[in-house]
Amino acid sequence: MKILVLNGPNLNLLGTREPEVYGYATLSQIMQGLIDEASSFGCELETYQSNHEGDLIDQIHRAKREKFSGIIINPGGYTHTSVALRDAVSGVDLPTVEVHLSNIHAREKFRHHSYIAPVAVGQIVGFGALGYSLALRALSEHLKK
Ligand code: CA2
Repeated sequence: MKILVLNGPNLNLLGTREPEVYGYATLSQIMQGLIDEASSFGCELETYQSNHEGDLIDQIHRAKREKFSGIIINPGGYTHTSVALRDAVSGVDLPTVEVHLSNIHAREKFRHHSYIAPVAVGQIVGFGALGYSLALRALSEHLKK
């Protein structure tokens, strides 16, 4: 079972600034930990980060074409703006779990709304890097059903 883990804009800056909001781990540390963990779920992970909306959409299309079983996505700021990303997630019809390091519902009002949430299996927020692990577990259980 193959799962695509997508990270959106500015998440490449993790571990370098705003550690009080996003933690001290870098994105590559978080992704490597997740890849290691995935084998215990019988999952193969591919990870991808982009600061460009169209790139993320292309990856979602690729996940469908290459028969991935599901997607874990932290869409970053595109969460709150991108109808196009939502259309891609809903268009490929692959089970998708949305992750946010911070609790977007406890932050500024403009972060409370997610275009992705209504087309995702579920949303995990506020647990920092652990959220990706929780998403992996949730998605693998969902796929077993
Ligand atoms: O909490 C999350 O995971 C977010 O998706 C992070 C996005 C933000 O726009 C969302 O509302 C919530 C921002 C990612 C920016 O990451 C940075 C990391 C270090 C330094 C600066 C930005």
